Amino acid sequence: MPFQNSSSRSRRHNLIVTGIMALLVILVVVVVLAAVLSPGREENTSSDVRQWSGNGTTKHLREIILGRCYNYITTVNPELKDKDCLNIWEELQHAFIYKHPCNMQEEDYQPLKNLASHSVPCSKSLFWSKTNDLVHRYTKANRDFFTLEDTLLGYIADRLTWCGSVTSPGIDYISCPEWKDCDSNPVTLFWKMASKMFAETACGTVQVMLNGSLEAGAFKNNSFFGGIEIFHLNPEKVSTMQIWLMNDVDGPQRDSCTGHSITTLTNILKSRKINATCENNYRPVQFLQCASYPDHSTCKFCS
Ligand code: N1C
Repeated sequence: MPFQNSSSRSRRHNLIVTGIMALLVILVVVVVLAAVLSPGREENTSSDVRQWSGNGTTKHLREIILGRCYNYITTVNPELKDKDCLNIWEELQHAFIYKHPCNMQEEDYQPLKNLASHSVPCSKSLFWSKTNDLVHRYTKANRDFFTLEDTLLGYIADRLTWCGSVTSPGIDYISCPEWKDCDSNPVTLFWKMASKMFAETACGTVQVMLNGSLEAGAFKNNSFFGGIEIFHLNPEKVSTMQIWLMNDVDGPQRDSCTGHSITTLTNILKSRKINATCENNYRPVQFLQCASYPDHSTCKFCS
């Protein structure tokens, strides 16, 4: 019958159309799932690939910074109890998160600097270069002096690494740029900002602990101390720099107060109208070195 024929034809037609639609839906689902789950996709996000030569952002950075900040303002320097640690973390994070780590500006840290900086009492600032371990053993033993790491900004960031990434989660935990990758990296710019701040706020007589056992000389003009700090001391506030030239107890004595590199430093200071004095192996620090080498001939003070 013509009526029956046309109805069964249209049913068959509907069945074919539904089948094709179902196949299309399955195809789309399979393609989407493959794109989401394929391993190749993960490799293409920058935060999963090592892009830079240095270590990635320190794990638990937020918790470490917050813990150090609260420790500093409650037990290390309670005079700063009104500093806002949560805000300090937010401003540090805000400076670098979701930013390309070679494309930061020093000004990005300005809000952090405004929140966290504080002054150091006159004649208590202690600078250093290539004596990181010794100088901090000394300030732990002698609470009279402050290095940058004994101020809030230096304390919260000491030995940590951080950098951003333009893709989610905005922080690169795999690798971060070092100086050789690019000099405008988040950690270098942080120490630049903090070193300037530390030097600008110094007053009275300041000290620097240098390493006289280095082959290249104790004073390096491309170091943070030689390239930034001495040029940001304010001669109207700083009268004298005392240089403590320390040799490793068992190491060679390569440099001296009359050597070429210290002369370069004292000439720069003189040209900036800051007096300089120099002492080889400053006794109070040498006593501390000798605690690790009690039998060494250098340490037999009474012979
Ligand atoms: O380049 P440097 O020494 O001369 O820098 C030391 C100088 C000190 O007086 C500090 O005030 O600059 C300041 N400073 C730090 O406090 C600091 N803490 C950790 C500079 N750098 C600092 N670091 C890291 O050590 C930082 O990553 C940088 O690259 C090194 C510099 O140490 P250095 O060459 O011995």
